[in-house]
Amino acid sequence: MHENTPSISTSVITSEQAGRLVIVSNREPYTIQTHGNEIRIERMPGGLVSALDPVLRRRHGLWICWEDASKKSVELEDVASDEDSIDWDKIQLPYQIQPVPLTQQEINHYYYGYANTRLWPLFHYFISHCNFFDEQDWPSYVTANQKFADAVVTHTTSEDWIWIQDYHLLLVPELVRQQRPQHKISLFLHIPFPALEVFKILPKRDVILRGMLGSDLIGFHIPDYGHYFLEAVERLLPDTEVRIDRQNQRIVYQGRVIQVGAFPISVDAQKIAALVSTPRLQKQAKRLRDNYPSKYIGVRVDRLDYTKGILENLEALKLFFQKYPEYIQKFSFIQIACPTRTAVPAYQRMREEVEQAVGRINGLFSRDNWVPIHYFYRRFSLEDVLTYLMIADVAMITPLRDGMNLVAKEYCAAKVDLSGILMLSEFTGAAYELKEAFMINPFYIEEMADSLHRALNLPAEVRQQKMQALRRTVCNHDIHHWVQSFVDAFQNAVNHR
Ligand code: ADQ
Repeated sequence: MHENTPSISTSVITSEQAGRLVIVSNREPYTIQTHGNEIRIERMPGGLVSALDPVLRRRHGLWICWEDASKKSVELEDVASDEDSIDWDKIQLPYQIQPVPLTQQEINHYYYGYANTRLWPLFHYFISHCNFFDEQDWPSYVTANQKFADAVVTHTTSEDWIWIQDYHLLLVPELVRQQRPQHKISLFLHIPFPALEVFKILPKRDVILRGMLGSDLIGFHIPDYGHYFLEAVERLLPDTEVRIDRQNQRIVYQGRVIQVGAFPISVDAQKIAALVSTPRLQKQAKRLRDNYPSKYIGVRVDRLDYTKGILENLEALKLFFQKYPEYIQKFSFIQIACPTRTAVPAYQRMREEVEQAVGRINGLFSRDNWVPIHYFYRRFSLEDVLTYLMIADVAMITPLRDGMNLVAKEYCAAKVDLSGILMLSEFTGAAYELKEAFMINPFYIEEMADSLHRALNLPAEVRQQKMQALRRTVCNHDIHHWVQSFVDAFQNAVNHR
């Protein structure tokens, strides 16, 4: 381990209660790719799968997730194979995965429709991006949630611990509870829960709340989201139905007690620290740094989503070069953007706008062999993402709204040498914990430009102190701590019901 790596939480699940852990999520933990007769199993990237993987292996768990029929047929077509030629029995997964088959129609209306053009924008305060007009979206959301709930009922027993993930499946807790009143059910929301004035815009808001209240435990990233949820339940459901105990963050509903709690998700800090310390990544980072002639490098890594504030950040960079022209040829910014939800028109427009903005800035400020913005629109491996984070003097993580934001934590985890400054939007869940970051209001473009200037001029000693404190937080509260604290709270909630 690198000498600057603070003590890292090595907690394990100690609660050896009976029953399997059952994860229910929209996305699958593994993808099965077929190349001719060869079958390749790949673990999906991201902290959630890598954190839950060992727990599910040990407890012989089960993961219930969607089966995107369209995707499978595309893959099979791509390799000019057909399903009959694959020996599915040969596929060995580390634990049981139960796919829930969804039709293309359901995917269009449940996933791209209700989940991603209604719940996602509204919960991120993007009211103008909400499409409230497609009448098929809501019935498809209910049907898809019912399919997931039926899969839970079919494939689990009342001994099992059901942990439902995210905004795609908000009705599943209640739909399972109706069929299995004694089941142990929890829900974690990965996106913000909005303030009452915004949440109450949602048609069917009461159905969504009752859906969530089917749980024994409801987890959010930060306490604010939990408070907003309690307030929504208190104000939008009849007081004959619910009783709120704010002090203990509990709701009494239909004779059951529902616990609400904050569980800030994190990254596998130990794994990241180990990776960036390998000679291979050190060499790769040095080679990469040599490609950029600038004295300073800035970076950000996002899914290309309108919530992430990429356009506002580009505006701030333009203003930065206008106000501080001495940084022309001295500071380069690397924007890594991952394609996402490309079937949704708002995402297609956003891609065009970002590419035009990058073109405009580069047209204005480029010199000979130097460009201010380096823009990549593709998925990178974790190692490659880390290499970019390693070489960056500053990370600008400035979403307009973000449930948590894992890139901010990945940046701190990767900075084992304590170099680097984190500029962080105050509208991220991460801002709740990463208090030593340079806090940014991403709607205030001029302040962002000035803050970047200040960040680049920060004395090395202050920079290191800040990064040390940030790393301590990320390493002590890593992804394993997140799983452990959620599972412990789940057990407590069930014990007290
Ligand atoms: P996301 O909105 O996807 O997650 P984030 O938390 O930043 O946002 O996670 C993105 C992940 O994808 C990071 O691990 C990042 O490194 C990776 N990534 C981004 N662009 C990439 C690229 N081009 N190539 C490869 N990897 C890339 C949702 C919520 C967040 C919440 C998480 C977890 O919106 O608020 O933090 O879930 O709960």
